[in-house]
Amino acid sequence: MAHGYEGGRLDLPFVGICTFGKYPLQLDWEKIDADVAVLGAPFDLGTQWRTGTRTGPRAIREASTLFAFGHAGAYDHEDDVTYLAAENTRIVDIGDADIVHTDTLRSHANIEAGVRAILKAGALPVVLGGDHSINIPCINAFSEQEPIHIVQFDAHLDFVDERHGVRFGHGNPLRRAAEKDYVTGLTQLGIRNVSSTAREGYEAARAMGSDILSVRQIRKLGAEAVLARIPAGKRYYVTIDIDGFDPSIAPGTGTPSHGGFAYYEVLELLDGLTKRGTVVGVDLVEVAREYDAGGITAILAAQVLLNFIGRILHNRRA
Ligand SMILES: [Mn+2]
Repeated sequence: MAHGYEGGRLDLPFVGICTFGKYPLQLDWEKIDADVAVLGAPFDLGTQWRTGTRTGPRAIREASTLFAFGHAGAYDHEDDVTYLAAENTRIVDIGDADIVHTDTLRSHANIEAGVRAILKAGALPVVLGGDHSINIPCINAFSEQEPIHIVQFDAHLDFVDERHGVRFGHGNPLRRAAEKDYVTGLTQLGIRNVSSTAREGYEAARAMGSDILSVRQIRKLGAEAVLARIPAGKRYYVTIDIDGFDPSIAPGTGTPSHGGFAYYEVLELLDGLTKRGTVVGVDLVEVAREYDAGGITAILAAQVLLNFIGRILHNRRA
């Protein structure tokens, strides 16, 4: 996307090595020099049903090349803005955190190291899951930062304290986040249907500072009213579980849940967040290529992330 073609290579989306958005690769984590750094976290040992999200980062990277046509940025005629214009878009792909089979804590530690390296470089971390447990090391990496408010898009509350001693699975991340003294609150959007969390979990979440809204409640309220419930002027960490979207547009995931968001419902909330405060971290999790007929889930993930990143950078400058 950042590559001009005047007199040089055309480099169509299917040509070349596929980094995220075909942005430069920087595998030396001491040398990150960018506004946004994308890290893959292909870990899927935290699932309680279907595995497969270890393929998520590769699937999303490949899908993201669709948006790398070589012209300067992504013009949005509704906003009359060219997002991701080459002259003010500095994005690098820093590859994947190392994953150690059967070892959740070591794999999570490697993910945390990647996010810490990105924060140390002063860049925005954008992490590609992996199952939702990878949010735990991402949030751990913010321990030396100013406080954050977490905004989650998900079908499931992911607020289980522990189950058979397991505290770092994909049903636990928002509970682990709420325990941090630097996490000031949670907004949990899209929660519905067969849940990852029992009634006590919902009560505990609310008691720990969470605002929980289902897709149906959000449709009744509208985007403006939902945004108004999120504390203004804060530093937002946004965690997007692809199963927050409806399975009709996002089938490629381990635990699909019908009755989910449409694309623009989420994009309007993400856009609103970039104007309401500062987005300081992003992860997008639970994309699994095995169940992704036509690759539409990976394309949705890439489209959400590139449009979100474009708006973050644009509204930071505005
Ligand atoms: Mn989740």
